[in-house]
Formats: sequence, structure tokens, C-alpha cells
Amino acid sequence: MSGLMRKTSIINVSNRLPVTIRDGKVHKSSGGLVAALEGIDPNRFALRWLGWPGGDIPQDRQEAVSRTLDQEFGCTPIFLSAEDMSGHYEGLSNGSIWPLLHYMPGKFQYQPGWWEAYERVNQQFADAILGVAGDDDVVWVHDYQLMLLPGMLRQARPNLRIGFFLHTPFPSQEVFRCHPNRTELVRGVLGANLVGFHTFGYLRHFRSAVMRLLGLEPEFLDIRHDGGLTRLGVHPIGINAPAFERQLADPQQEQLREKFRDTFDGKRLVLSVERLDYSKGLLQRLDAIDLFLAETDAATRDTIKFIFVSVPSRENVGAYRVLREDVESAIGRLNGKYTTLVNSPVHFIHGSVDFAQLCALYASAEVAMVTPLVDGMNLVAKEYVACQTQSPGVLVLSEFAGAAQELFSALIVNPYDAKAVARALREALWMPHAEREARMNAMRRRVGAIVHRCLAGMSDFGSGLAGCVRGAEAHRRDG
Ligand code: GDG
Repeated sequence: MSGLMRKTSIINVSNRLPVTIRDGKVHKSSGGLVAALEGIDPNRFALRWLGWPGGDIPQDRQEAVSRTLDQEFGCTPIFLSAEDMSGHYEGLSNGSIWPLLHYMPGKFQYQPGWWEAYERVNQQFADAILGVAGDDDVVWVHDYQLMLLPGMLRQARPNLRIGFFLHTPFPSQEVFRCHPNRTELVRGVLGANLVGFHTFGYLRHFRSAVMRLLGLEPEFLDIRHDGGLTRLGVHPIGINAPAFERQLADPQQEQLREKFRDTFDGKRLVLSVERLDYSKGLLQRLDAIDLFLAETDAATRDTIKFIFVSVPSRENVGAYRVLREDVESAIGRLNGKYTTLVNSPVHFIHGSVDFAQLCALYASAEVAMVTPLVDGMNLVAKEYVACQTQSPGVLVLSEFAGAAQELFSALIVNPYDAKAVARALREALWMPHAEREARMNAMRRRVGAIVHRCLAGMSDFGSGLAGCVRGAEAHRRDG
């Protein structure tokens, strides 16, 4: 690549920054988005991140915090009041939009004032971006908390290059249309030049919502509207596989795995890792494990350990507090039923483990159970595959995770069918080595390819946007 080529500046906007201020200190977080963006070529792209830094930072400290985050992390913090944060994030985003995006209208909640907080926060983000964005910059907006933002930016700066990526599914328009602000939300997204989804199914649903709610007739992937032209695209997110490979090659890994073997007394490990979220299907998975254990003889039962790493999530939202209680009592019941002098079947960690431990767990587990009821992509499935460098394990994967559209060689299950999941678990634990190897190798090739395509895809988002902008300009010229 020529050193003379001009870098594209990407302003990456997400509700949360990849750093959090806690107890006056800056903590780096390592979500899937952070990891995926680590692979972007720094010679071609300059990345600046805008978002909420967490916590309620007193006004007299905001300037100092901004300076530190800017100079040391390339981040611009957007400070939100506790009241706006609550109405926007816990209220409208996670109480009303998230359940509908995940086909769960039964979990839908709506309170007066939440919509106004959502609008105010989106506007605050728009003002902050407009203060820093140059005409040649690309603004890349992430996820359902910021659906109004592309429209607000477009109105203020008609020529700005804007991308929007949805990390969740987009449901059938029959479900999405339950939202009281459905039209404003869809119209807001159309402010972007390019709107990306994990799968073609989500794209198709969004397209139908545009037709039904706005009465527009998209031309395949292009939507012409009074704000210009929006192109829809499928850009599945990948993982930063080299980071996992580097970690697995670290000598510390063997010590960690040895430690797990000692701690769990050489038992066969079956792993679950996720945020404690009702979309992830934990209760249904526990039902399947119960069935599996009931049909397994006592001596064999004692040789298997189920490890649940469940990261606390959105604990200020009622449905999540209820879920935590339900999961804890289901695990208590299961352990009460099957614990013997030498084993209790489920080891529950309500917290997170560090990256080195996570990799060692992935590598040690004979089976990973990734059985969400619905999930945009699910990176855990891809990460588990990336870590099967020694004796290959088996992935049991929900057909309702976006990842199932790429990891065909997993044991694909319907997470609502406890019997089928229990059967798949048995098949996975006693699968012959040659079959495990063949299935895992196919998926490992795919995950490697996805990383390449995804990182290239993300890097090419800027050029993709440039193409869309040219199309939109032609559209404006043609009237
Ligand atoms: C949303 C969409 C979509 C989890 N526990 C620990 C830990 N993690 C890391 C995993 C993984 C990430 O968190 C979770 O990503 P997922 O994709 O599985 O799920 P969501 O958080 O719901 O993400 C989802 C994603 O956005 C990206 O577009 O795939 O569908 O819902 O990277 O490794 N990391 C560490 N310790 C833990 O205990 N270190």
C-alpha cells in the first residue's frame, strides 16, 4: 500500500465507549465490536470513537476526563445526565426496542418520558459529532440505541458520509410495528447512506418495514426517499482470530488448562458463556441439561461438569433482575437434584473471566452450548471455534443465532426443543474423533475466512459509503 495514500477518518459512534470511567480510573472494555475493530488497518484508517463513558461524571471533572480520553485513547466522551441515561438506555432502548428486535413483545415496556429521553440523547450525540466531523470523514453509527442519529446528522449536514450497522436481528415488520415510535425509528435509520446487517434475513425484514411504514418502494437494495438514497448491505461481523491465536500460543495457557484440570478433577467440561440476557435462552438450556442428566447413569453424570459464565447485564431493567433470580433458582434445583459426594453438575460464575481464562476455557471445553432463542450473530460461537487448535470440541448451536448461517458444521438445534438439545449434547459428548475433527476443520476455515472478509469488509465500509454517496449525489442531480 502506498504511504502517500490519504487516510480515511472514521468517527465510530456507539452508545458506550470502549473505555469506562469507574472510581475515577479509566478501564478498557473488550466487547466484540472493540475486538473486530482492532483489525482495521491503521495505515488506511484513522479511528476516533464517540460515546458515553459510563457513570455520572461531575461537571467540574468533565474537561479533565475529556482530555485524558482524547489524548490517551482517541475517544471523545459524551456526558449524559443520569435521568437521560435511564430513560434512553434502560428505558426506551432496552425496555422497548431490544425485546421487539428479539421477537419478545411479552417483555416490551414503555413509559411516558422514555421517548423524549431517547430523542434528547440522540440529539446530544448528533451535536457532538457535528462539532468534530470534517466534510471528508465517515461517521459510522452502531446499533439500536442510536436509530434517530443518522437522520439528525443528515438533516444538519446533507453531504456527510454516514453508515449505520445493526448488531441485533431486525424482526418481521409484524413484530417491529408494535413499537409506538416505529415510523420515526425506521425513518431515522434511513438518514444513513449505507445500512448494514449481519444476515440477509434481517435486511429483508427491514426492507419490508420501510415499505409498510413509510410507503416507499425499494429497488432491491436501494431505497430512494426525500432525504436521498440509502443502500442496504449484509456485513456479518467476525472475530479478531489472530488475537485468539496469540493468546493460545502463550505459555501461560498450558498452566491455566492444568489448573482447570486440577480444579475440576479431570472432568469433561461443557461450556456456556454469555451476558445474562433472556434472548440467550439460559432457562431453556438448563431444561435440556436436566433432561440429559435424567437420562444418563449416575456414574457417567459424575464425569461431566457444566460451566456457566454469565456476565451480569442491564441489572437496572426489571426483566433482567427477574431472569437472574430464575436462573439462580433453576441451577440450585438442578444441583440439588444431581449432586453426589464427588460432583455437582453446574458450576455457575455470575461474573466475567479475563481474556486468558476465557481462551483456556474455550480450549478445554469438549462441548460449547450456544443456544440463544434469538441472536443477531453470537461471537462466542466463532470464538469457541477459533480456540479448537488441539483436540477439537463440538459446537452445539441454535438455529436462531446469526452465526448458524455461517457455521453449518455445528450441531444445529432448536433451543425451544429441550429433548432435541439433550440429544445433541449426548451426540456431541460421544462423537468419534474423526467426525469432530472434520466438522471443526470446516468451521475453522470458515471463521478464518470470515475474519478476513469481515475486517476487509469493515475497512471497505468507507469505500462502500463513498459509492453510496456518489449514487445519492446523482439521485439529487436527477431530481
Ligand atoms: C451483540 C449482539 C452480536 C462474554 N463473557 C466474557 C467475555 N464475553 C465476550 C465474548 C464475546 C462478547 O462478550 C459477547 O458477544 P456476543 O456476540 O456473543 O453477544 P452480545 O453481547 O449480545 O452482542 C450479538 C454482537 O453484538 C456483535 O455484533 O453478535 O448478536 O447481541 O466477544 O467473548 N469476554 C471476557 N470475559 C467474559 O467473561 N473476556
